[in-house]
Amino acid sequence: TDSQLKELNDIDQMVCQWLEELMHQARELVQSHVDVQNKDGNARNLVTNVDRENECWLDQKIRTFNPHAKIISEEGFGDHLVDMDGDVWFVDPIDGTMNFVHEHTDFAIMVALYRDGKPLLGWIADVMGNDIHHGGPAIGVQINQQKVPATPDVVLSQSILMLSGRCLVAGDYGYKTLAQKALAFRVIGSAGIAFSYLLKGQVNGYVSKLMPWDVAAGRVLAESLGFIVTNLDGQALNMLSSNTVLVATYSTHHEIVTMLKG
Ligand code: 2AM
Ligand code: CA
Ligand code: CA
Ligand code: CA
Repeated sequence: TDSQLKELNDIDQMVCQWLEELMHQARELVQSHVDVQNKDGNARNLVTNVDRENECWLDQKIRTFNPHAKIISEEGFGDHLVDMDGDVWFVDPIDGTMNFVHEHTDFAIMVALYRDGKPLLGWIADVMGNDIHHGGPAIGVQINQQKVPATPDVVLSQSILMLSGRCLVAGDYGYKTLAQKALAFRVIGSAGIAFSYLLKGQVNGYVSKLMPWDVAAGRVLAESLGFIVTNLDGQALNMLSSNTVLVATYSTHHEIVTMLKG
């Protein structure tokens, strides 16, 4: 209905404004001193003060707007959820922290809203690109003010795939074959930026082991454009746990699921 569309458009605009503010701040901070720490004693798993400050700020904004909402966020300011009932927000305050710290580009800030388990709205802010990818199944997908068209269908041999470097190097089942059968593959180091390539039609598939906040926004936006998003078995994602995520055009998705079953 009109009032439901108005609600979604209003929330979309509100979160876009939050992200404009955080993108502006993050662009200043990326060139300054950032406090970097390791997580779980893992030298490759980084967190910074900017991750924590962004998450604290976003979670507070969400709680002020919607006191009954539940929040799933990476750095500990969110809630511990046992189900997807009601309004559930996902926050990844810096996606691609390694890129943020060392490359100073190709990192994102991501937010998503699900209602009773259904994807409603997603936001991926490509900070250095100054682009906000936003929208959902009811209101369509935009990059800033520009409407994004549905994805054309592409077969695996004509697909460029985004792959996870970690999964590829670990030799996880199927990844090497996937890389060989695709037209080409790329590794970018940020789930959010990988999804932004999909939304812009620059790549046709993405396979990676991801946490809920890595995939929540990208899933809303990619599904809205006709991409199929499941785990590698072709089953629905569990948004309360990690998943091995397969995002691809209809034909490429079908080929990959069939190939990995065989
Ligand atoms: P992050 O930067 O928010 O942690 C490449 O590392 C991509 O995978 C990034 O989007 C990163 O998100 C995500 N990722 C998920 N699990 C990870 C892990 N255990 N270590 C590093 N990156 C992880
Ligand atoms: Ca992290
Ligand atoms: Ca992430
Ligand atoms: Ca993160």
